[in-house]
Amino acid sequence: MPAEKPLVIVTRKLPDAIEARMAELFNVRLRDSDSAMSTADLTDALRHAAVIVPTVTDRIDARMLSQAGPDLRLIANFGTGVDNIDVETALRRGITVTNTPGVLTEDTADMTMALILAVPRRLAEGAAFLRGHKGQWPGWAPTWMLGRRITGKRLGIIGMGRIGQAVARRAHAFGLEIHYHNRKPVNAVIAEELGATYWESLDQMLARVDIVSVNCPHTPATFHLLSARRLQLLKPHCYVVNTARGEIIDENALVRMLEAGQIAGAGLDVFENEPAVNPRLLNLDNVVLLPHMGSATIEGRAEMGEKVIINIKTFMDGHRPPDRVIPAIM
Ligand code: 8YV
Repeated sequence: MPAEKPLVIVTRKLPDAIEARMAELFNVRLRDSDSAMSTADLTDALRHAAVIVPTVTDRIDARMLSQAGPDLRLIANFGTGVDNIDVETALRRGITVTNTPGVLTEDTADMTMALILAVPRRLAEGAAFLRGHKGQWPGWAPTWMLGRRITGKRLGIIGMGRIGQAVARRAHAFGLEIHYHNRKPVNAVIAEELGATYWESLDQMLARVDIVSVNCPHTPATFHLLSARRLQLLKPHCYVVNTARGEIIDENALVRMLEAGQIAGAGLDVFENEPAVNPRLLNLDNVVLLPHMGSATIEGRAEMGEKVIINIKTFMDGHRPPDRVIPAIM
């Protein structure tokens, strides 16, 4: 009798083609319902799987990992951000962690650019007005629905990795002046192409820009990077866009400033306590709120799934998977 293949457990419903391919290749347990696993189900999965495929909605912390079974060898995250996983503890326990970088860069940058355009130009407000008034409006007026010009404004990008650079390329084409804060400056040729100014001091950059875009990963070092103190450095006409992780901004402080008109508006695709959305945000006109859709394209999800499959297959064949997460690059 052939030996039983290692068990792969997938925590969420994935695209049909990805699930079908996984079923061909692996001894896989797929998810029937399209909801996040309960803590009890996730604990059970960790206890029995050799490979687990989690997503952003599964918190695999040290306590969960302490209950993992002896077979668990690989956490193949369906997503690039790995802040849902205690990677250091996993590695210490001899469990490899992989993610899906690269394939969602352009989609996430598109959504970021969409918010950079939508908030100052009041796109959601205008659309909501027509829908709310069933298409009836008094007609064009010279001083109605005026937003802010995009061209010529200063964009401050926090985190100039793949996504930050893809945002910068788009924003540069829209005539925005590119400023960025990163652990180190980007390659000189790229900086030259984008006309990008490096700010070693985040505080100094924040005080000078008109739009801030958050594009760094969420790590212990970036939790509340945009703290109440730093948000106070922004100019009152500044907009904040976040397609990275809600935890990077002190959301309560942001809400207070939006309510008080101390900043002009915000475009948020991510929230500090997802899936909860601060109800005070929902009462504001000067925000565009999206339910974590940055990478939500049919093509992107398929490519994320393909990456997960390659990572698992390579690992099972006894090789190093291509997208291993190592602490130095977190
Ligand atoms: C994904 C993301 O949809 O990959 C990421 O880091 O933020 C999202 O775009 C989600 O995380 C999938 O797990």
